[in-house]
Amino acid sequence: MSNPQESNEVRIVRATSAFDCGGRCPLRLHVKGNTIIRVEGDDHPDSNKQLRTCLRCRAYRKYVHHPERLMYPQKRIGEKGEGKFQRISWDEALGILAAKLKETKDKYGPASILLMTGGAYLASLHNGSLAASRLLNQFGGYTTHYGNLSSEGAVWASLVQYGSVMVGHGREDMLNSKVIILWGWDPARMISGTNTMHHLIKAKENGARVISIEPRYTDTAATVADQWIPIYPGTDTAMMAAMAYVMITENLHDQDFLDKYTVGFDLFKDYILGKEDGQAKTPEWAEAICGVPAHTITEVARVYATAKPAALMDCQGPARSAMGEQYNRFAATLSAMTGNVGKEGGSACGGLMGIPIGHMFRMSAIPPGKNPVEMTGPKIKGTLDIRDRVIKRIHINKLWEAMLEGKQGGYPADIQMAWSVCNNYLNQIGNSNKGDLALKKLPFFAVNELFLTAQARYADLLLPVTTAAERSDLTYAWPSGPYYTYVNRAIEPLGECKSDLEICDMLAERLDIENFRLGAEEEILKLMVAQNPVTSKYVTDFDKFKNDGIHRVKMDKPYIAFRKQIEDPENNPFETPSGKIEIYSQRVADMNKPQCPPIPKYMPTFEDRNDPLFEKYPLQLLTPHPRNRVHSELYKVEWLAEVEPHRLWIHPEDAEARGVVDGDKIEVFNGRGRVSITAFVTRRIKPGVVSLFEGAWYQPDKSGVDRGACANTLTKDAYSGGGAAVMNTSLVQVARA
Ligand SMILES: Nc1nc2c(c(=O)[nH]1)N[C@H]1C(S)=C(S)[C@@H](COP(=O)(O)OP(=O)(O)OC[C@H]3O[C@@H](n4cnc5c(=O)[nH]c(N)nc54)[C@H](O)[C@@H]3O)O[C@H]1N2
Ligand SMILES: Nc1nc2c(c(=O)[nH]1)N[C@H]1C(S)=C(S)[C@@H](COP(=O)(O)OP(=O)(O)OC[C@H]3O[C@@H](n4cnc5c(=O)[nH]c(N)nc54)[C@H](O)[C@@H]3O)O[C@H]1N2
Ligand SMILES: [Mo]
Repeated sequence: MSNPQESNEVRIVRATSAFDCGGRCPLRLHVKGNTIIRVEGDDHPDSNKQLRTCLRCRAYRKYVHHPERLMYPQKRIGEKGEGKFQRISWDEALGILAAKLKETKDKYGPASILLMTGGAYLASLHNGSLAASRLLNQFGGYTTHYGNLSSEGAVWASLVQYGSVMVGHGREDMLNSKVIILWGWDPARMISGTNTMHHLIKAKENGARVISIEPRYTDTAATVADQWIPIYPGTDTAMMAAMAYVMITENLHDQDFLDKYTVGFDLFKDYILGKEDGQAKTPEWAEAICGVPAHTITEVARVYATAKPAALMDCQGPARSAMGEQYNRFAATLSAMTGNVGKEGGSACGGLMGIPIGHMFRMSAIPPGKNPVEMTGPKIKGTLDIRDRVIKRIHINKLWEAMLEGKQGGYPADIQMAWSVCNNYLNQIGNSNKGDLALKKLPFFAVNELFLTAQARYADLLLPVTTAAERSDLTYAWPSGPYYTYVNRAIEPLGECKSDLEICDMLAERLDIENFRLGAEEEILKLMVAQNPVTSKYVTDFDKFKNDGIHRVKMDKPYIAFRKQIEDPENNPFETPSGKIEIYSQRVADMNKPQCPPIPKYMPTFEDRNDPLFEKYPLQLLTPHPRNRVHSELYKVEWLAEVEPHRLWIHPEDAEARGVVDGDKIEVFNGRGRVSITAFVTRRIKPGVVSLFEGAWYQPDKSGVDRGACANTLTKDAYSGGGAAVMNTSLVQVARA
């Protein structure tokens, strides 16, 4: 048989990308020789069931075959961060990393090795974060980070309120809703499960009233909303409290539902009516905080409480903020007050939107084992109190400070070397300028990467990694589906690239770790499907699954979170200590932490509109996820860069006050940094708020101005009471450049 890589014939390979985005597009990759020449999408004959390909996947071949892909191992020859490297062999590269790992462990102990993992590659077998964790666990341990950048606030809120993170509905269920409130949710851009937008449009055509509550007029709102209610960032809880006030005082709430399924409503009611703190949470009170007219708040409360069923769709963006978890708890409380939990056409809120049937491979990957560093000393408790969790791990948004201050600053270790696999944290966590200092101070830094990213420039050692097109794997659709995807290897690895797993295999030999290497790729994938409790139930024909590249789970009805708990409460308690929805949480009360009240509350925060800093930096900065990238991935793909030039959204009033017109070169700055960018003057944003999509590459010039305009040059490296990174809580000022 001839080698397909040398053939002129075009083969069609069924695969997906494995980006950390909110969808998973089934792709048909047309391959000639070792090149992807064309990308086509799902060919399901029923157009209603076709999983529509996103713009990022349509540009997939431009990413895989990008001329700037790293093709061989390199070591640093210039200053740290300068980006000057020299090509070396794999043998030398692995020798350097193995020697550094051994030397650091022997001299300073395993805790001084930091493993920076990430969600960049959402697949099972070649998931580098898991492979590297498994390797270092067997090597003797390491320090790592704690906290999910995406959704820590939402996770905390869902666990408090429901004792579960599986709070989503199948997206088809939106067709059952009479009212849909998009509360900081923009699925046209961040997908939220492939085809979510398709179902939302269908719901709209079906007569649902759609309301968007957002500082920005989003693409989703522009497509389906009847009403856009602009609100100041971080103040949603004030509006939600006032909606609860309207419902209680007008007797629109569902007292029977509250009596039967919840605990603590009376205490919440006391807070809302002002019996607790002397301040009734009236619409007028809220208007002064959130900038939404009192009559609008009253109207939305009435609409939401009386339309049955209604789906309040809260998400994670507003929760990535200084009091983020309060927003998701409040949303879930409003959902209980209106009796919309566990009902068709309703929504449980909680911000996560995951359904269990769609959500499987993350759990199925080869278990990484236990970390010896975390097995000695005080235990990391599985509690809601994150003070217990940062004893041995570093909060993800504090990595730089931990590198700079070490044990003296109260962090668990003095970091001597770091190994980054599947992330670009210099770009993606708070305060990139502090990251620049930290990475310059770090004695040794190895980075597995596909591109010379903002962070990779600081590496001492660069290891080139394959894309999902160059290996076979199982990917997962987060957070909905339900379907499972099989990635058939489309091309052989380009240049000298290897997967993280192969890199770990080769390192294991040099570190004298035995039995690390797994069997043949396809055999392991087969085992993974068979052993996973979810997939093993549905995927009975592995060969068909592999051939089709997808298995769609047939369901009679869309999945509804907590359906059982509501329909048959006697036999199905919630997983909370009380067995009910906890509007008041004793577990949280016991934490005794002012930032974490036992009932959801509006609370002022740092860098809100009342912070004294507001005088100097009078604009609130939002940093949403970009449509044309997945965070910082795909940044180099020209097609996608053209889709949306990187600009700062600013309202005409704010622009005019600064003498700025559309297209002007401006600078955005605060005490943490300064970025250079072009102004996009638009009425699509609330006055007083500006917006910069995250993920543009950090490129500080000699004077310290970030020419790439990375959002995190301006954000704070802090976290909320529930552990959320605070990417949407920053004050800035804007001036003409
Ligand atoms: N300002 C602001 N910042 C944010 C957010 C925000 O809303 N605002 N959102 C946050 C959220 S939700 C998230 S999830 C994070 C994401 O943070 P990161 O995970 O750091 O973001 P990515 O840009 O996806 O970076 C992934 C990197 O891994 C590389 N990569 C891809 N596949 C592989 C692989 O198989 N192996 C290896 N070794 N590398 C690979 C890519 O080239 C890329 O450079 O960003 C957070 N940062
Ligand atoms: N195209 C694309 N899709 C993605 C990603 C990507 O990088 N690119 N990333 C994926 C990942 S890892 C994640 S975690 C998810 C993230 O998904 P989300 O967290 O939902 O996305 P964001 O863009 O951060 O925020 C959603 C919306 O919230 C609004 N918002 C921000 N702050 C506030 C506030 O205080 N109040 C209100 N009412 N609204 C506010 C923003 O304007 C934005 O439109 O998206 C996933 N999907
Ligand atoms: Mo995320």
